[in-house]
Amino acid sequence: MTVQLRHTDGRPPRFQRQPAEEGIETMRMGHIARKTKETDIDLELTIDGQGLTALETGIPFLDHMLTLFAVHGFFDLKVKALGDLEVDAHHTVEDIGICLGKALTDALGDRAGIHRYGHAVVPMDEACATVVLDLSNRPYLIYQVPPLTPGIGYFETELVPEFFRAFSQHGGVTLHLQAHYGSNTHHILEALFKAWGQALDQATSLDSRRTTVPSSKGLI
Ligand SMILES: [Mn+2]
Repeated sequence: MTVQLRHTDGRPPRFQRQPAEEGIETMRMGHIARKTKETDIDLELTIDGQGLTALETGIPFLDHMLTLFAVHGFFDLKVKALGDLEVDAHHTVEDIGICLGKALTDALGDRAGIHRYGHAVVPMDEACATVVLDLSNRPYLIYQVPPLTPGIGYFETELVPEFFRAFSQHGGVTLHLQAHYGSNTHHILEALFKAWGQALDQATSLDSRRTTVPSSKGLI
């Protein structure tokens, strides 16, 4: 992709990545290009990132949420999506979830050495959300969120569980999302996406004590 990663305030990255040297582990990264009759998506996820983003999903509110995810999880994320927004945002949002899940799966490889579990509780003014996840290779979604305002920007809030289901399915993630309370839909979703970023950062981070797959079965 030609787009350049930037901090949210437009600053360039703090450091430039060096090309991988022999004997040094490469940055964990997944790149997915997926084209259907409904969407054309190019997505790049770097797990060991700086929270840099280059997002062009065509849905400003989704760009906002993905920025929160990347910044608070220290992921670098590039997304360029051309979707059938003339229909609605459904295909684009769901397919970005698919690509993000696939990119995570790619980036994690055999999942050796990771913490595997992550959780975060994040407040945003009057709202509060918890995300608990397990990089188990067992997709499962629990989504417990109070009723939200149906539309926010050009984004239908009923797409939030669709997005996370697709991510969970293709990322092999047991994903439990809970919004405990909150009156403002924007705040509730901000808390949720930030908590998701933090929990995933924790789960994907490497545990120096662990050299193998984090499972008593020897495989996840
Ligand atoms: Mn906001």
